Amino acid sequence: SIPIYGDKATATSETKPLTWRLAHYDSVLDLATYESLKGFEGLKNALAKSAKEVGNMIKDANVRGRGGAGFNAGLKWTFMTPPDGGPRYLICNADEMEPGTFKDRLLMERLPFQLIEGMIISGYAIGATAGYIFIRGEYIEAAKRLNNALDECRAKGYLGDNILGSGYSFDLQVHTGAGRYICGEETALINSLEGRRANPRTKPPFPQVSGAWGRPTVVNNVESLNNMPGIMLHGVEWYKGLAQGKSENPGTKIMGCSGLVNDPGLWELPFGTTAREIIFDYAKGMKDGRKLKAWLPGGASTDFLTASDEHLDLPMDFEPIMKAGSRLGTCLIMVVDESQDMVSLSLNLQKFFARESCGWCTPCRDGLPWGVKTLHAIDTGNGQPVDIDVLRQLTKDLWLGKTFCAHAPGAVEPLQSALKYFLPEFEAKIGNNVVPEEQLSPTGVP
Ligand code: L3W
Repeated sequence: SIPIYGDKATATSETKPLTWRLAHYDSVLDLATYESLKGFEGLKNALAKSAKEVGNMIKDANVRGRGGAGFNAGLKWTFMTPPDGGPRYLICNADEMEPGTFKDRLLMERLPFQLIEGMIISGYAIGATAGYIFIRGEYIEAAKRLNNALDECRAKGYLGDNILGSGYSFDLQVHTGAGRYICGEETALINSLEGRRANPRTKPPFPQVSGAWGRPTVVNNVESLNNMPGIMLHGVEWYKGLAQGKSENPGTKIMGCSGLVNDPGLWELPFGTTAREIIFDYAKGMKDGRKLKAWLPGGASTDFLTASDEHLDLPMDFEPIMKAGSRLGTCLIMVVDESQDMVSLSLNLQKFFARESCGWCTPCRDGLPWGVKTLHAIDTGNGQPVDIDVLRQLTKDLWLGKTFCAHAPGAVEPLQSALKYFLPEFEAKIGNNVVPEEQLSPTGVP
C-alpha cells in the first residue's frame, strides 16, 4: 500500500485538496461516500456559473499541466476553436507509463470520482460534447473502478443528458490503450483513440483546433483534471495561497520518490518543497545506510541531478529545476545509490526508450538503437574511446527540432547528464584515454 495521505487532523479539502479524502478512507469507491466528503459540490458551483466564467477561473488559477510539460491548462482551453454545433472532445491522458511514475494510477484507483468530477467541470467549461479517459492497458483495476464510478454517476444524473438540470449534456468513456509509451504524446494518443497507429501528428494544428476525428479537442493529464473540483469549491485565491510562499506556481503537486529509500511513496506538497525534503524527510532517507549518488527529478525522460547540496536544495518547481539543467517532469524522484553503475543504468533506460519509439522519424527509430548498441558495447567491456563521442553526438542529433516529437529528446536527457556528471564511470569501463572534446571534428568524430 503506497502512502499518499497526510494525517486526518491536517489533511482537509483546503490543505490537501487532491488527497484529503484518503486521510479518512483508503479509497473512495462509492458515490454516497464521495458525496458525503464534499463530492460534486465543486461541480454544482461550476454549473451555477457560465462556461466562460469557469474557464476564466481555471485560466487565472494557472493549473500548470501535471503530465510533465507544465503548460497552463486553462490557457490551453482558450485555444479551442469556438463552438460550431459539431462535436468537441475532452480527453484525459491516463496513459501513465513514464518509468518511476505512478501518481495517476493512485488517483484513479483510489479516487475515481474526483477525476470524473474534474472532467465534467472541464467538459462544461470547453463545451465538450463527449469525453474519453485514455488509460494505459495495464491499469486494469483503475479502469474497472472508473467504469463502476461512471455507472453510478450516470444513474445519479451527474453524466448524460441535462446534467443536474443545467442544460449541459456530457458523457465519458474509458478507452484502454494497448501499452505503448508513445500514446502519452497527445497526438499519438488521438491517433490511437481513432484506431490508427500511434504515431504523433504534426503540431500545429494543435488538438484544440484539429484533434480527435479532426474536431476541437483538449487533452489534459489525470492529476491536472483532479485539481478542478477544489478550485470550483474554494476559489482561485485559495488555490494561489496553497503555494505557501514557496513558489510562484499555485496549487499542490503529487510528489514522490522511488528506488532504494526507506519509505517510497507519494505526498501532496506545495511546489517548492526541496528534493532533500522529499528524499530524506518524506521518503526517510536511503535504505540500509546506502549513499545517494544521483536522482532523476520526474521520470526517466529528465536529466540526472547529483547528491551535491546545490542540487538537493533545489525547490521542486518548474523553473529552478530547468535552470539546474533538468526538468521537473512528473515530479516523482527516482534515486540512484553509490552501488549502482551509471553505464548499466543508462543502457537499461535507453533500451526502454528504443523499444518504445514509434519508428516514424529516422533519428529516433535508428538513433536510439544505436545508443543501445554503443552502451551495450561499453557495458560488456567492448567499448572504444570514440564511443563516448558517439554517445555525445547522439544526444545532440536527437535533440528538439531534429526529431518529430519529444520522445527521443526526452530519451537522451538521462544519457547526456550521466555523461556530464559520471564520465569516469564510462571511461573506467572503456579502460582507455578518451579523446578530449576540443579535438573532435564538428561531426563529433575525432
Ligand atoms: C496551443 C501552443 N497549445 C503547447 C499545448 C500542447 C500540449 C501542452 C504541452 O510533452 C512532456 C514531454 C515528456 N498552442 C501550444 C499548445 N501547447 N504549445 O500544451 O505541450 P508541450 O509541447 O510543451 O509538451 P508535450 O508534447 O505534451 C510532455 C515529458 O512531458 N514527460 C513525460 C511524462 C510522461 C507521463 C506519463 O507517462 N503519463 O506523464 C516527463 O517529463 O518527455 O517532454 O497539450 O498541445 N502554441
